[in-house]
Amino acid sequence: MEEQLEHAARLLRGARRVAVLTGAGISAESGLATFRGAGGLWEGQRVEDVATPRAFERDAALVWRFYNLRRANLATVQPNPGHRALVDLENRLTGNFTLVTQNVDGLHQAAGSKNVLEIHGAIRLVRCTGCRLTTDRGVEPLPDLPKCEDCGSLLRPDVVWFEEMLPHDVWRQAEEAVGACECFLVIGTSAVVHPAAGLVSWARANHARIIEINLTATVATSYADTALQGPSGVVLPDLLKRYAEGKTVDS
Ligand code: BV8
Ligand code: ZN
Repeated sequence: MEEQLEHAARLLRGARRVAVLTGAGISAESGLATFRGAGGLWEGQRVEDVATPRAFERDAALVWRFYNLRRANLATVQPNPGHRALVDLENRLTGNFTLVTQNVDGLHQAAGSKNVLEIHGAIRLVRCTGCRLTTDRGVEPLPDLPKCEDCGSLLRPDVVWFEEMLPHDVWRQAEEAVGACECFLVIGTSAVVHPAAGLVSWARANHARIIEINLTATVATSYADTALQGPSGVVLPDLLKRYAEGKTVDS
């Protein structure tokens, strides 16, 4: 692992522009469940079956129970050293750092990350199914069927469900940043959900050097110049330390 960490630190130091893709794994050490870990089931349902427009039409109260449970969990968790290491990296790369996240938990911003692209939306935001008014409700508990104060229609979580399009502008910015970077970090994602997972091959096609941080090998591993196997809350701070030490030597 020592050699891979040094290799990764060198790749990172060699980059002027850095982009990052994170998934549920970076929040695991904050205590939030991942989607496909431990069977990835919720009340015996697959997230792909609950996080869809059809599920919401079929049983909005069940979908809201799923999201209210996750909102309640969020109220009790903090960012972990992995989130904080990415804040440190962003501060060292003023202006040349983009963090693309599939997570809807807001923990990157809570840690202090600035340039965050939430390509799957955010669980703290709710959107009216009638007038589309979008409000930030934090993690306060909401009723099983919350209604819009303006028009009385049913509210929904402002997240991207399966079979829904990603927010166009945010996705375009993500593609641009990943296509322009010299080093791309892929952290805590199984890289099975598209189009997010497609950012890995897109980075490769644009000759970025790729560093993966994960507990296990994933679909992304074959694209990586180096894969650091371990918990991101431990590996990222270690990588940042080596990056910073080398920076003084190299520069
Ligand atoms: C789209 C928001 C165009 C909600 C999420 C058939 C019909 C229609 C579409 C499809 C289809 N077949 C495929 C598709 C495309 C589909 C898709 O990719 N499906 C997958 C399941 C195959 N994608 C879509 O539908 C997307 N839209 O394609 O629109 C379109 C339109 C109409 C018709 C066709 C196409 C929308 C995708 C967005 C879905 N919304 N989230 C919510 O969060 O509630 S996705 C959800 O999965 C989360 O965002 C999550 O982040 C994301 C990916 O999961 P991961 O983050 O990777 O988490 P996972 O648990 O999988 O992995 C965790 C990893 O961390 C593991 O590798 C583990 O080893 C590692 N780990 C664990 N602990 C640690 C760690 N690593 C480091 N340290 C640790 N401590
Ligand atoms: Zn409304």
